Amino acid sequence: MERYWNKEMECATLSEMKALQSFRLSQTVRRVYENVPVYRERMDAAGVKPEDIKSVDDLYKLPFTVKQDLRDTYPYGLFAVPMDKVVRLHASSGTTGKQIVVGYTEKDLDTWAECCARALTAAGATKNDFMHVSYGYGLFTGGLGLHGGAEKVGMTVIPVSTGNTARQINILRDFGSTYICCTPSYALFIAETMEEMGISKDEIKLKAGLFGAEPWTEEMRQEIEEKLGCKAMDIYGLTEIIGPGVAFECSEQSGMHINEDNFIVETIDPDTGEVLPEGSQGEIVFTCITKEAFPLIRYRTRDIGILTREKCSCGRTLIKMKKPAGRSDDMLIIRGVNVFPSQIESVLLSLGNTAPYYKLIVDRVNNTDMLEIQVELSQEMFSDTIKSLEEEEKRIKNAIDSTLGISAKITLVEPKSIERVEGKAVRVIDKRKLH
Ligand code: DLL
Repeated sequence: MERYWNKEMECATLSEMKALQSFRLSQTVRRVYENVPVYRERMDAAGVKPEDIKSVDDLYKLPFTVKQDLRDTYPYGLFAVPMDKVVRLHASSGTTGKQIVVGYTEKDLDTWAECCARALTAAGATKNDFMHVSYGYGLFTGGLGLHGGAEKVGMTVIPVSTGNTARQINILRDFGSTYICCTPSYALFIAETMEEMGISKDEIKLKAGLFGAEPWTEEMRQEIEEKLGCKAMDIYGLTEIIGPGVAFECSEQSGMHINEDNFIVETIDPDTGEVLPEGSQGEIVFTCITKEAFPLIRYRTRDIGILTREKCSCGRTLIKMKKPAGRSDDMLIIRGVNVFPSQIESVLLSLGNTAPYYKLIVDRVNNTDMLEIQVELSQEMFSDTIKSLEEEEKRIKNAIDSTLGISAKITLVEPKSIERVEGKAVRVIDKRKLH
């Protein structure tokens, strides 16, 4: 039987949700207009007054916010409350550029914990469960975010953070953890280390894991579920909006419900900024309507996704987002063909003979883009003859070519030669940017 943390919000009718969003939006817009000079200037320049924003249908009138705005106002320029109301800061460095800082009031921390509590409850967790938190604690939002949610549910929280994988596994087994959260790549690394330690999945009691903070494929989900013997649930979020818990998966495991009583979502054409109809792939844009300290308005995430209001068997009416394939800035353009690293992952894992570890190396040679896919052999394949390895390379090459329409050089590498990570995996080396 499906359980909810907050049935009233998670199962509200569309008209109830719209009314609530409209009310909260108009209040938030008034508040940022009064308290944040950047928003006031932008709205004045666009000729929009707070009283013009009466409902969600007026959202399009508001200017977008982008990551550069957070950098330009670093550190506290977009905060909408005085600092004595701010009880926590988090930050994200990202891979490029200056770090950004976000703040939370006490109420914001409670909103965040509620969002994560909904995700945990949707994954079946109750106060009788043990939660092993392997996301990093600190300025990264993963650790403390899910920690707060798990405490709200009343779970027994084990705040392990990252590092020392062998010790993590002993804790998992000895403390009887029934839930875990970490990046999907770290989940695989835990599974691999368990194998090396001779600990089988039957010796641990995991029922489910909440994996997110990076894109991952259905094939990766199957690997994790099989190797750790637990359900692998997706959870999405970003520092700028609140952290983990912006969206979460339910038992249907087919897309993530967005906590839209807190975050209004839109998809836009990333080139023109035009709002797209439901069901079209586009850039995901969020507006925070309950946050006090750091309410971003129409924030462009650069994540590419698809929204749907199709009925979900779990009973939740919250809008769903299809698993994001990646960020628009992670998308590779190889000889004019657009590919997300996750599409390559999907092809590699569906073929079977390789381990779920790969690296993509892109370069430009004689003005032509070249893609090399380094992929780890599974232990069994490694002992095979050169001939069968050559055949395997050819098989992968053909599959990538026919599925994605790009020609790539395939390099099979030894088991365990691609670095393992505790946080987000770095899978692409784009040498074109270095020339
Ligand atoms: O990664 C927050 C988080 C922590 C989410 C733990 C889930 C679990 P940032 O470091 O700011 O915050 O990175 C946010 O990561 O814009 C997406 O591109 C990507 N991302 C996060 N979750 C998912 C997911 C955290 N489930 C950026 N699937 C986002 C795909 C994801 N991409």
